[in-house]
Amino acid sequence: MRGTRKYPVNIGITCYPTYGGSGIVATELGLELANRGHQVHFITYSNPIRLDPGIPRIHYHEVEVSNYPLFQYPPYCLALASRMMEVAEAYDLDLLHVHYAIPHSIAAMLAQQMMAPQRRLPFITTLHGTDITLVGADPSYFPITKFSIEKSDGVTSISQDLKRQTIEVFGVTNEIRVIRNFINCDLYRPLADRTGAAAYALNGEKLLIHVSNFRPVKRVLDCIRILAEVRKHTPAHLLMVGDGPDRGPAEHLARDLKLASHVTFLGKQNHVERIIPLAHVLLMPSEMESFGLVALEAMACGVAPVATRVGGVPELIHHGENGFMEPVGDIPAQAARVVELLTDGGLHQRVTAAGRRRAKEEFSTEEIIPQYERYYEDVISRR
Ligand code: GMT
Repeated sequence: MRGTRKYPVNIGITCYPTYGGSGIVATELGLELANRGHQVHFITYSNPIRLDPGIPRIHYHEVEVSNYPLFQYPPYCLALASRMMEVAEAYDLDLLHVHYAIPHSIAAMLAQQMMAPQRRLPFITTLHGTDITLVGADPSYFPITKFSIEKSDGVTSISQDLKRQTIEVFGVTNEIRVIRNFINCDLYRPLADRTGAAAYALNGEKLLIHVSNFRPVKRVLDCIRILAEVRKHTPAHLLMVGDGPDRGPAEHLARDLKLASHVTFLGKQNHVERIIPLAHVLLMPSEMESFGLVALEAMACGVAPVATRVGGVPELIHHGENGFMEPVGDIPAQAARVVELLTDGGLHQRVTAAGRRRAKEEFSTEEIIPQYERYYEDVISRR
């Protein structure tokens, strides 16, 4: 009966299914929920990456957007809202959980309104970062982002810093629950030995790694410049994982600095948990990170993060203990940390052990997923 508590839940999850932190978090959340007995329905425009077929209790509903010639801009948000409503009706969804406010939150609100004559369909919006810091604060999206946050039945933020920014930028007054990103420490774990690194790093060079969507906010060119500095002191090879607008300029810079043979561009990879543990150090020189999921992935894998002190990163990395943070754009400072880690085995061992410990104690799926489950129960049971 509606209005009474019921578990497990039938949940509809919407996210950007391509490469990007929010899509990864949403997909892994869905997998973890299904593992715990919930029915999870992904409602997205393509099958989320990292989602292998045939997993029990995972369902996929594609959103098809008509390409009618009149539509210069196909109305994806409307197609999504219709699909959400159809799925909610057909599978008796208890809740929609959308990741990234724009436009998912508005689509959920429309689906909710279409369902209203039949029953209540609550929705939760999880804020990830650029939906607030970049896109949402763009004047053309500002009012609708604020509106969608205010209309959500529940709002979560992946860090305290993003919550603070959301309140500051949008002046919203509804509760924002901080539920931090999480990591499956059985999947993301250190390798007993790093011999696989030899496939990339010839002559026993140590590996640095960068993983991102190569957008300007990630400052991928800084990775190449850091490598150039590091190599003045110690041999190292850089693995660049991912793709996006700054890949071409990064390849160009590597050639200009005569580093092309010391950098490998791997492109988009589905199983980063197999690649990250090969490295000694992760570079995350971002201009902004609301959380910095890849730093958590690295910590779980026994790889030391050298990052920038921005956004929610200090909530994850304790400087000098389980990683390092330096100012944005300060190449010498970031490179110096990398050199320390590559040349001082004891320091590397201490930092990576502390990182793995922190990942397990504070950010493991066992720690975080129940927080989502409790929040779902809370939002579903509200009248
Ligand atoms: O910046 C990205 O990698 C993409 C973006 C997204 O929404 O897909 O990432 C944001 O969400 C991630 C998952 O919660 C966070 O780990 C990232 O820090 C955040 N990115 C930024 O704030 C720039």
